[in-house]
Amino acid sequence: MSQRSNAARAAHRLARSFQSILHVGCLLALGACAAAESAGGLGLSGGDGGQHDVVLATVDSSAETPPAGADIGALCGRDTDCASSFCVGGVCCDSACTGSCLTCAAATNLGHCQPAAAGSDPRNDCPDDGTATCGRDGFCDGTGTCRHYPAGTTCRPAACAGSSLTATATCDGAGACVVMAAQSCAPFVCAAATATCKSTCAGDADCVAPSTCQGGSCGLKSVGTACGAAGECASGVCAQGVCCSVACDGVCRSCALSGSRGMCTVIPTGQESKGTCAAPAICSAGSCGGLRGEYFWSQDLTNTALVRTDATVDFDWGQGSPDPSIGVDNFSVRWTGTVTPRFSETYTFYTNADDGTRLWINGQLLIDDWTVHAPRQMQGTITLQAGQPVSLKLEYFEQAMGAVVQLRWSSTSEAKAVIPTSALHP
Ligand SMILES: [Ca+2]
Ligand SMILES: [Ca+2]
Repeated sequence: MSQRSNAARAAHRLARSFQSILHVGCLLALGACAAAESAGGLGLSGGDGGQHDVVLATVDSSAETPPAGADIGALCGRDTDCASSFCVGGVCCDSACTGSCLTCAAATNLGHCQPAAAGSDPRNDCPDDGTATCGRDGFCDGTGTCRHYPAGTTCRPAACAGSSLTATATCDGAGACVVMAAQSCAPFVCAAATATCKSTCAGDADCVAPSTCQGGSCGLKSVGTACGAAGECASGVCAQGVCCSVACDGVCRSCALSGSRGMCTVIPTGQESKGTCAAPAICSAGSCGGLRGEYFWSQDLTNTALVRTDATVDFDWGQGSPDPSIGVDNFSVRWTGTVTPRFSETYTFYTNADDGTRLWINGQLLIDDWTVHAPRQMQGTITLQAGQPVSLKLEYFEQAMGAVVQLRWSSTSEAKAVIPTSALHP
């Protein structure tokens, strides 16, 4: 061994004899030890499993003064280790440092009581209340208080209630869950699976009644579209099964005529009234008209074959039949309704028939020709008042061969003609 190394060992022994060295097991986490080391003035040696021998302080015994407590920021095991008499969290502290979310062990300003860093909770002061509460999130906020869940945290997911959607509720950052008012998805439904309002539709089920799916979008039906109720129509009118531009409830008017669907249109003269007249009728210039015709498959007005409304009585069936349900011979017909003259005059009524007819006007039998014959004209007269409807009954039978029946009228002011639909009413 060299002279030089002997001298070094001797010097070392001498030094040890003059120093009181305090070794303590560093029970703190390695980070704290590192923090303590970085705070300066401390020596850290060795290291295994987080336990280290740390030289906390060296006191020169040559000063011959009793060991003073350690300085603020020094590691400690008990209060008496510290000059301040406050050993807090293993560090000599400048105060008792009680209270939530305070620490003396922060890397910066070690030994000075200060708020624990945001996102830490060195003393387990802060419970986690759960996101649904928007309360404490389990950590300190950096100001000495437990932190709330931050603003924007979802506290209640979006959800459908019928056709309404309640949007996602979020925390306000101050401990409250801010719940939004439910919003209607109408005319679309709320899709529960995704908790969103639908914005397109594949069928009526995707729409809130009375809206329906039209071309991928929910809405009310446009004019001219088939409908079942007024509420389905944007116009608010469903007439004759079609969304109509206006209310269309007068007689002999329809919104469902081909070529003018959706527009209230007068049913052309001669066409059936489509249910707009009180009784089955033929329309004539916007009014209900015609006569009720009851057809029998017998010559004596028995055995009803069919009932229909005829616009006028002006038939020449020849060798044929009024209807496929009736034979070409041996049938009869009774027409009933009213007739309304335009003038206050004596009217002449004419039947031209093959075979027989009987005609009553206002209950008076004007023509009684219930016999078999070739076509022939019969007539009778009655005085009528302008605009005053009177009852009309015409009976007719066909035995065989040709079949003709026509009902005409005339007066001083009314040219002889088949009684028009407009003057008749079933
Ligand atoms: Ca015949
Ligand atoms: Ca005949």
